Amino acid sequence: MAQTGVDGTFPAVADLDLDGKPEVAVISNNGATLKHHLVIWRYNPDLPNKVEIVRPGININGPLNPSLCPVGSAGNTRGGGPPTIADFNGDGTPDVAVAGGIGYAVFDGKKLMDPNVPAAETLLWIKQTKDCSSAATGSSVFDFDGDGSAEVVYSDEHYLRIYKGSTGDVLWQTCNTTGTLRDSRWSRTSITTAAQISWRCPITIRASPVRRRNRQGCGSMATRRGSGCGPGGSGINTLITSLT
Ligand SMILES: [Ca+2]
Ligand SMILES: [Ca+2]
Ligand SMILES: [Ca+2]
Repeated sequence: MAQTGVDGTFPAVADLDLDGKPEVAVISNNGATLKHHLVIWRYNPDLPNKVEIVRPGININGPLNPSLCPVGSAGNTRGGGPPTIADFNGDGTPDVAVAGGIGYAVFDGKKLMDPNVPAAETLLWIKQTKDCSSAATGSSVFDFDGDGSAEVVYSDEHYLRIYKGSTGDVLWQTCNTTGTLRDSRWSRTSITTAAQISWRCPITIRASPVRRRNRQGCGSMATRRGSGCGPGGSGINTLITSLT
């Protein structure tokens, strides 16, 4: 139906400009030319290969330097997991988020679709994270406080964090050592379903007693399942309390 001819690894679909026609946001991780980049394209039957390339490749690391990860590691040489799409800044249009090896980045969907906005200025915010091992993790989103702006739930090698969607401010975090491996992507359903039902313990995340350097990363080793929430626990209940 369409052929982009552009590198790509993980796709997501959304109507970024609200014109009733979908755009495709693609993360290219270790492509032939695009090693850690976001591509936006859409179907256009009037163009060659029926494709309009809206953004041919935006560096998802933004101003962060890949040297934050060791030479030769995944985080140093490539990066980008499955993109997550939600309205992070609450302006009514979808935005695109992605975790790489050295940072978690959110791009403003409205700016992505505006050809007058330079690539580097489409970044809504980016926060330094640590995932040198895989550089290809997913994340989850949910509007925990119901203000129309989605919060981000993301776990790197050291911490499980919740970021404020509009600014990237860390609303809550807990030590959660993992080998990442795209592991937070699977938890999306459990977050939303549980939160809608009870507002209690909506986050389920895997942890693993991995590398020594990870244990040093946040002070203690987590070998549990769960995020410390539930009756009598802290976790997400603390977040909800602080937001309301
Ligand atoms: Ca559209
Ligand atoms: Ca938005
Ligand atoms: Ca919110």
